Amino acid sequence: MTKKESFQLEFEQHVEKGLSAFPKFLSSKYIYDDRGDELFQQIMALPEYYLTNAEYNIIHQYKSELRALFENTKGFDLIELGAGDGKKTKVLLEEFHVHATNFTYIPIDISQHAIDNLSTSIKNIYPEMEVHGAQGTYFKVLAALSRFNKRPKVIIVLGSNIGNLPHREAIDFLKQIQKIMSPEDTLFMGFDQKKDPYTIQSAYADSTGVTQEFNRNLLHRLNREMNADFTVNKFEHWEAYDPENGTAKSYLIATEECEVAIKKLNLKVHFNKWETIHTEISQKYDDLTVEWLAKESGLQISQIFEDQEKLFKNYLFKKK
Ligand code: AVI
Repeated sequence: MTKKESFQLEFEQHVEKGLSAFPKFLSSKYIYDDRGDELFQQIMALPEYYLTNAEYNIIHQYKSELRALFENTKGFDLIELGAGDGKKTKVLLEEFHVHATNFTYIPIDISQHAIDNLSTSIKNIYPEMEVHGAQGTYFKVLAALSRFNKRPKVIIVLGSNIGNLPHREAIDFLKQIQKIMSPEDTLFMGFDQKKDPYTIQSAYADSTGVTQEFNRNLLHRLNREMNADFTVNKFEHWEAYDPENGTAKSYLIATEECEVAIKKLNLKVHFNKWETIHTEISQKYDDLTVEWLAKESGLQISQIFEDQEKLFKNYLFKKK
């Protein structure tokens, strides 16, 4: 089975399970086709979506400190999981380029489109830079990464991507990273922080409706790829941030009772009026929670970087 076929099969099984369950669910990882990538780019440019700028500011402010931490006599492999458009990483690449740092950049993303665009844009700016992009889901690609063991690895996961995983899955993910790390390797990861609930709520329920379109792309995708007949604008985006556990949850809510056919799966799905599909979690953290995640995964925090507005943090981890 090709990579594409196995992804498709997994996607179809997920849709069948998620839309037959009560309450219904679909995973946000399926939002990201070409249209989903484009909508996420628009989200990152929204004034309400503070995460991107906050993390950009951290990297910009601490770029020389980070270079000093990553640099060593053997050089290093810079492996980025979920590289996207690489906007923030490019600040580091520029810093490394200016200081003739010895490293290879290995961006990994679920979207081939993102990897192609990123590799081309880096080649245009830095023709000499060694870049080896790879497409795949985190879990599949991580297994392949264990062969990068000739020199120290710096693994970076930006954008609070870990927040899209419930704690148990986040621990599994961290454990898998921990497994392929040797003592001289470093993990540099972004975690969006708990803060004024209004700030978080508006980041995921923006006034222009881009986040609604992003969420609805799941249904458009089912219409396109599985011959479904969702009347997409009958499903409203809803965001609920719970300040007690730091979890922001996204839903699509049926505003009318309806019956949807997903022809490719031979599946009919009934929605009552106001019935929900839970589509995404965006977890918010504090130091204690990140310390707990690290401990459960055999990692330890070695340094913490915070932006000036105290919205976001990047943590450096070592293997325990
Ligand atoms: C990719 N991920 C970290 C984003 C987040 O903040 O959870 C996805 C997103 N969903 C709605 N807006 C942004």
